Amino acid sequence: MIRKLPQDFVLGTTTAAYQVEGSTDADGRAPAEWDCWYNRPSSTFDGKTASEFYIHFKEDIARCRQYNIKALGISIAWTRIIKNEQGEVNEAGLAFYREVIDCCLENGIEPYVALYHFDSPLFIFEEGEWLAPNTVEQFLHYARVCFKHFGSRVKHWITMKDPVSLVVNEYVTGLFPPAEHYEISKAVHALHKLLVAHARTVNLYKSMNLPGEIGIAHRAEAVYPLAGSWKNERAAALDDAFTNRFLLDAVMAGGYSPKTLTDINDILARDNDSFAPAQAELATLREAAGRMDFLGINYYTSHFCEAWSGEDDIQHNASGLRGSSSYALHGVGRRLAKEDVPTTDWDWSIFPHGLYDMLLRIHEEYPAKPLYVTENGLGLHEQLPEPDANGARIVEDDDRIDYIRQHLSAVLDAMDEGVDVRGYFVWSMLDAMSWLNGYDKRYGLFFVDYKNQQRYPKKSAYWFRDLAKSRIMLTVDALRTSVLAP
Ligand code: BGP
Repeated sequence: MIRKLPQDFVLGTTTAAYQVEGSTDADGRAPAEWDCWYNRPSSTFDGKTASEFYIHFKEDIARCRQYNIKALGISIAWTRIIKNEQGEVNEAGLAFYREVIDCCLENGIEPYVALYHFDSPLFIFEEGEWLAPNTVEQFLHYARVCFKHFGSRVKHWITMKDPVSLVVNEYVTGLFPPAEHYEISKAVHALHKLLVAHARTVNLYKSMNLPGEIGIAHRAEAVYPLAGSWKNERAAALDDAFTNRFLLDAVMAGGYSPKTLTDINDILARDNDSFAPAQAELATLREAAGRMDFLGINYYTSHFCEAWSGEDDIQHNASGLRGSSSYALHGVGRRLAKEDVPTTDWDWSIFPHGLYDMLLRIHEEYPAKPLYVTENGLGLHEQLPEPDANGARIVEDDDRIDYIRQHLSAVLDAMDEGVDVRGYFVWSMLDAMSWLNGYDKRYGLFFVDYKNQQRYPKKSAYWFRDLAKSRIMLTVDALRTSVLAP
């Protein structure tokens, strides 16, 4: 079916500081935990140069304008703004982001600015990061500096991106520093602190009377039981409690529901631990939930679960070799591939129906708020082709175009059901460093040749440019029924 996107529906692309900037030693930037992590002898890549956005941001932003990209997600690196635990401010870091933000505005591009996208300063990390008593205060200091300097020009703030993924990878999968395995209890406590930091940041922003909006971006992953038994349903409910409900309850409803608390405590029982938030923290969550302006959804994949009483077993597919991953947590559940659902080379299910379900569910279960899809995209192995007859080198990423089309169709379907979705951002504007997979998993609309940092528009960049102009899209009708969840 041919459909028209509303004229005021935001179509943008997005990035994250550590994944694109490089220049990790420039202009007084403080070290990040990731600098050390990627310096390990076993690491095969690092973020020292990344996509050199720090150097090339002016051309990159100008290119966005040429391709009708009117909104750009960026994140500010805490490490460039705050020098040390005393909270000293780095003027050169402020100057850099001032230039980036101004450059967006001069090009008619609305910046959507995240304060935190996984990249803690080393001095924060060494103290225990989100498990340490002072981190929330340190984050607020950093946020206040950003609001003060950029608050009159930035109209869309995101406190943090994907806090659930952060703590899961830090304490459960062991794939992010400090690389701890199966410590679900630490993940829950750290996530709660992140959510308190988010809430206090929202409250701080609102107290400063600035002329913009603020929200958070949650990596939403729909969780379905594999057919068959109430045990599988229970496994999916437990997985979902931590993957989605814990965060959504806190930021949207302003507190954890009794059901979420029961499920989380059932999970923690396996570690002989429990979770009970302090009353003062709940009051903070409540206040912020009422004041938060929008919720961002980062969507890539969904999960199909069965009950699991075997050993914990998580294996990561870092190389893009299909079928090499596993995810099983004793007493919680095991995620399995579902036969009729396609996957990426990195074993992520491609399931636009999950995005539709998440949008509907948030709309139905939580107080009304505008939603944005703040990230969605497809990682692929890609190579720069030889020049064609016209000398152009265009990566033919039809799979990415299909992926975006399918997910945007799901968004439009949700909007038809009354869900208030205001925009959609492709991850990513240009090829970027993938935290776990380095530079071989490409997501960009623009290809980066890492040998010389040249950029080349992919076929998807042209497609997106035309879509942003015409707003007309051939949607995928079979979407909601083709690969139905059980
Ligand atoms: C999101 C992160 C992004 C990005 C994306 C793709 O959750 O916010 O930073 O990396 O996932 O993930 P990956 O690079 O692991 O494929």
